[in-house]
Amino acid sequence: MSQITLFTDSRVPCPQRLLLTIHELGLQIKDIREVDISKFEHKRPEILELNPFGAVPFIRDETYDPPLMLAESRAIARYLAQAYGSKDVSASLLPDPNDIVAIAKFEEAASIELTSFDAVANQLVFEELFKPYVLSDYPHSKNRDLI
Ligand SMILES: N[C@@H](CCC(=O)N[C@@H](CS)C(=O)NCC(=O)O)C(=O)O
Repeated sequence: MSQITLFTDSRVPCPQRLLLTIHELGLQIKDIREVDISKFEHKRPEILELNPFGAVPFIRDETYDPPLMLAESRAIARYLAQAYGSKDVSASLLPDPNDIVAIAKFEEAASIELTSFDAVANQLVFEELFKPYVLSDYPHSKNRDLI
């Protein structure tokens, strides 16, 4: 069992990116705190104090003193894979640190995901799904149960 608290809204894409990594790693999270962004809980002072970026996901890893506070789903995913993933490179989610070509291809894929896929998909999901289905006071709000 890790010493990690995960602050998340499990319905939305950035936290799901991280949940996928956690699932792949088979990592046990000590405490999962749901932060309902449709109710703007991520902007509450006690949450902003923990993560001034005012977004989810973020983690607190109490393995360290002081604990590591980390935001940004991709940074957290890479940290978890490095800290808690398999040390056997053939089973790792990350490229072999001694294989320059594998690292280059990994970085290429990561860059494409960030700049070509997510740049478009994130806006689309936000406008077409999140706003109408999750934000209850949005003018064109539809059926919240769909998400
Ligand atoms: N680049 C950040 C983006 C974090 C982010 O924008 N998360 C969204 C959910 S997908 C959020 O918390 N939105 C609420 C807001 O920005 O007010 C990451 O990958 O973690």
